[in-house]
Amino acid sequence: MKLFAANLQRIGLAICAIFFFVSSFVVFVDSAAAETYTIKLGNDKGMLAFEPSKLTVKPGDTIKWVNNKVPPHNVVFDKTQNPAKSADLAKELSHKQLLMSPGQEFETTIPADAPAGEYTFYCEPHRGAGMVGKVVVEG
Ligand SMILES: [Cu+2]
Repeated sequence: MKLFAANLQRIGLAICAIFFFVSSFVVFVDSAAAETYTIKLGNDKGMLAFEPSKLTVKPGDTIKWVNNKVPPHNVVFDKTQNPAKSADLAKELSHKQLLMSPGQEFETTIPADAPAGEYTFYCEPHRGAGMVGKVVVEG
């Protein structure tokens, strides 16, 4: 009987360990499923560029755009340069309103049903100067 109780305790501990292992894994997967990435508008050296200018994300991830040097900037997704060639999707992702002062920010969440592929975006005032970037959505 004593042996039985000891075994039961051991099994109980094992179940607890498995539970903690599995639950920590679930939390990990959950946080990995929705990341937030930051893209600066205007790099730290004062160049007219997005920093980084290329980013790989998954559907459900969020991009936090932070106004940095040499404003004003905005973010416009090219309606012809996304996998679905969708003007609606481009508009949904875009933030046409200009950010005038450093430190202003906004967020864009990649829709869960966004098709995989490359999305090109640019800053309207500085597109001609090469302020263009790319988001790659993984399938
Ligand atoms: Cu700009």
